[in-house]
Amino acid sequence: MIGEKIKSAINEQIKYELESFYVYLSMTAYFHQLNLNGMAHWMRCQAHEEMIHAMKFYDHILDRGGRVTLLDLKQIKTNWKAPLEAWKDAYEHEKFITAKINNLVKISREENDYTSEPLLAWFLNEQIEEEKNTDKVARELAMIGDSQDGILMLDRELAARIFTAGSPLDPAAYNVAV
Ligand code: OFO
Repeated sequence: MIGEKIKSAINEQIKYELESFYVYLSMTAYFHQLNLNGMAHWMRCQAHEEMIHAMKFYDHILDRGGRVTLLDLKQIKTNWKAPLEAWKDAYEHEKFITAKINNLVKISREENDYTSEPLLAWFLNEQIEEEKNTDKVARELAMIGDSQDGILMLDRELAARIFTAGSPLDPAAYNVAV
């Protein structure tokens, strides 16, 4: 049975993961509007991945006999000055999520909740990837500057992201590398 304190912290993390879904979906819409369809594709894959993150936490509470309670999501940003600003925001958002995961690790240790450790270790590793990927694109865009050719080349590169996981509501989807 999951302890009350770690359960409510993980429950809150579900909200952050769903907000991440919402952030990336909002960026998807922004890039579609700019006709940067490779970036839109990348963001849409990322939104899908965030929904899977939310469901991993959801199932963890459920599997340990807890009750999930969904919390309000905040209004997120819907427009950016330029692609670079959106990617910088994505990187900042991932750093925010990393801090939240670190806090979950802290609480689980304080509560001697060793059962959460494998799941939280997975998320710690995942955050290394998430920060690295968003920071890489932000840095590349900063180097490209106002070059339309450079932005289009990067857009084509990002169109190649392959995401094969099934429905985030299907636990079998979690077994696919994302
Ligand atoms: Fe972007 O990793 Fe979950 O939130």
